[in-house]
Amino acid sequence: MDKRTFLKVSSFAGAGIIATPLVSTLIGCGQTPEAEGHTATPVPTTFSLPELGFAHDALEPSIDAQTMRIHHGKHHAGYVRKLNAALEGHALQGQPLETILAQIGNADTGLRNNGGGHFNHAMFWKILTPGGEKAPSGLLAQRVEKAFGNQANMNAALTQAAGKRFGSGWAWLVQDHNDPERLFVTSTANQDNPLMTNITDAASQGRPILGIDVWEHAYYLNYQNRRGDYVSALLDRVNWTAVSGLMA
Ligand code: MN3
Repeated sequence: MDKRTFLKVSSFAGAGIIATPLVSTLIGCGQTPEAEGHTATPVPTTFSLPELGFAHDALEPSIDAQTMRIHHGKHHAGYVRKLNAALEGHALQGQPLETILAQIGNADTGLRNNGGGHFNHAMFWKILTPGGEKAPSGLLAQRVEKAFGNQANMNAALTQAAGKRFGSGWAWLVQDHNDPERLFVTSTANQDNPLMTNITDAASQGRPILGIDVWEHAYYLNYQNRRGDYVSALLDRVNWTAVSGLMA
């Protein structure tokens, strides 16, 4: 982070707004960088679709190529396009995505659905990897053990949260804002996420470090109604190094 960005983020933090710059930095939320010399006023920000980082068929057989193609190229692209449209002339235009998410109100449907949709999917691609990694390591492994006893218990908690989410939504592994040592599992409806402090209940708020998309568009072509099988297959493809990198 350069000095200017740091100062900008610091000022948000000082205003009592939850700023988690590391998240958007790591997942490449696609903000157009500020031009040199334009530091006094926020410049209009346009978000763009991040690269998938691997081929559409790279996650097969866990996730089929057609699902990935539609999910990334149509669904995620649509959230980005509608987010940019919703920000046109909006008071939050030009702000970092974390700030936008933290300030969205319940009735701000365009930003809520599409800001969430953009963030959630940008994270989703980042925490998946074709080979998969067997287990978390280092500090993440320690925190998983402290919170859940072991990885199997954490996976079970994520699977349960994904299964119990009625309709469309996400299951999350979250780091507590106030106690970084504490990880927990929660779920949110639609494209809401734990960064939306005006929308999600207090118990679900925190720093998301792993998200599982349980919208039918994420799995229906291959799994139909078998959401549990999809979640199980997905958990074998997690990039735990990336998850670890998203921790504060
Ligand atoms: Mn999706």
